[in-house]
Amino acid sequence: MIINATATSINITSLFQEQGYFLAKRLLSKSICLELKNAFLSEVKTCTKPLLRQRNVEYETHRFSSSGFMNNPLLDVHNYNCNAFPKFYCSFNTLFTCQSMYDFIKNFLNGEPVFLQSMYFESSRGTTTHYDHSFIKVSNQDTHILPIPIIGIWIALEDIEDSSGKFFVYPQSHKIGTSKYNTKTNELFAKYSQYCAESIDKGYNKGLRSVIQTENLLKEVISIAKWEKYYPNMETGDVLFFSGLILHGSDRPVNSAKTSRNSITAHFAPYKEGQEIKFGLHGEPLKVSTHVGNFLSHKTHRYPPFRQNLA
Ligand SMILES: O=C(O)CCC(=O)C(=O)O
Ligand SMILES: [Fe+2]
Repeated sequence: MIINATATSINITSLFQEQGYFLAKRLLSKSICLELKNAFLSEVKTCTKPLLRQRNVEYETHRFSSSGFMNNPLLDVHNYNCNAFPKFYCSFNTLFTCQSMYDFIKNFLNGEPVFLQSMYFESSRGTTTHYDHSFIKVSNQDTHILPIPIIGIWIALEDIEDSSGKFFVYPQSHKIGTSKYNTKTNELFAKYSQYCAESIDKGYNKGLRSVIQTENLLKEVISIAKWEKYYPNMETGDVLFFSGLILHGSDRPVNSAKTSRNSITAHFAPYKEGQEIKFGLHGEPLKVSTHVGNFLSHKTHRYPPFRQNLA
C-alpha cells in the first residue's frame, strides 16, 4: 500500500490500523540518508571495539560478509556517545528531527513517542519472522494487564535490492486475537505467543525445544490464517511504519549479494507517566523517567545498564 501526499491523515491512520503497516515514500531527504550512511562507513564501520548487537543483545566486534558488509547489525545506536561517533551522532539526530516522521509516529501511537530501541543494518544474516511485542512489553499502572501498543519504523538509507535481504510484513496479521479470525486460529496464535515468550526467557540455546515448537506453530498459523508475505519496495528516504503486533522479518541475503542494505529501524511506545518497559531478553523492568523532553531525548537504557565502552 503506497499512499500519495494527498491522502488525509484520517485515511492514513485507518489504513495503518487495518493493514498493520504504512509505507511513506520519500519521507526523508536523500542527502540526510547519504550523510548518515557515510558517517556509519567512516566512523562506526571502522571502529574495532565491541558494540551492542541486534541478534543476541551482546557486545561483539563487527563481523563481515564475503562482500565485506557488516552482517551483525547494531542495537541501540540512538544511545551512542557524541564523542565516540560525532558525525554519526549528529546525522542520526538530524534524521530524527523530521517533523512529518514524528507526526506519523505520534498519530499511529496516539500519544507522544518514547524512543525504545534502534538498530543499524549494513547487511544481516536475515531476521526470523516475529512480532515485536514478544520482545518488548510496555505497561503502566492503569494498563498493566494489557500491553500498550508499540510501533516500529524501517528507514531505507539507500535503494534496497532484492538480493540484499529484503524486509517483509504479513499484512493484517496484527489483527490476530480479534473476531476477524476464527477461534482455532486465535488459539493457535496464543500458543505460539506463549512458546515465543518461553524461548525468549530461556535464551535461544536453552529454549531450543520451545524455539522449534514456535517455528512449527507459526508456519501452521500463517497457513490457516492465509497470510501472505509482502515485501515493500524500499528506496532511499522511504519509511515503513509497522505495528508491534504485525508479523515481520527479513530474508537472508543471497550468497553472492554484492549490495548492502543500509537501513535504520526504531521502536516507540506512547509516553505515559509511571510507565515500565521490559525487554524480554533481560527481564528487569525499566521505568521511563518523567523529566524527559521531546522524543529524541526519550532515551532509554537497557537494564542492567550496559557497559559504556565507548566513553
Ligand atoms: O530489518 C530486519 O532485518 C529486522 C528488523 C526488525 O525486526 C525490527 O526492526 O523490528
Ligand atoms: Fe522486529
